[in-house]
Amino acid sequence: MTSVYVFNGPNLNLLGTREPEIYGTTTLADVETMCREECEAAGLELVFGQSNHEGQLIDWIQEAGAEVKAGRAIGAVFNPGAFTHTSVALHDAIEGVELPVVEVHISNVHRREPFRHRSYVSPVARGIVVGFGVYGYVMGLRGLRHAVTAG
Ligand code: CA2
Repeated sequence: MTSVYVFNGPNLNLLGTREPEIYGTTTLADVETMCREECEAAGLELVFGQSNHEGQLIDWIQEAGAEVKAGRAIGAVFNPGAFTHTSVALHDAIEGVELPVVEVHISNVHRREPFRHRSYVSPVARGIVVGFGVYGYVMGLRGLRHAVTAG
């Protein structure tokens, strides 16, 4: 079965436990369930992960890139958390392995502090979903499928 990845960056393990006015009350486990249902309906195998460590996220991106190259996966939905705004290394990893990525942010980062307006990931993303809450993950999965199948 073809795989699809959903990767989450730092502090997203806290989703649903704090700052509900910004991030809502849904937990990351709930997000995984939503993504799993979406993937089951689409006939895709979901690989879901969260890490607080930049190097771990880079390793996962490289592994995902290799799986896409081998024809065993379609790409990744990626919420890089605060690394979005700091990480040249994530930018280089995505570009380096040509991984099709849909960048997802739960909040509308452009309505927030200026330091959240810059993304190092967006220039190497296939598409971006911002500000639709956790539903953005489902949108990201649908967008990724559409982008890789329709070109
Ligand atoms: O809106 C998003 O999805 C973000 O990627 C979330 C990051 C933030 O640094 C980005 O600017 C936008 C923060 C993730 C931390 O999530 C928490 C959730 C609940 C409580 C505390 C942190």
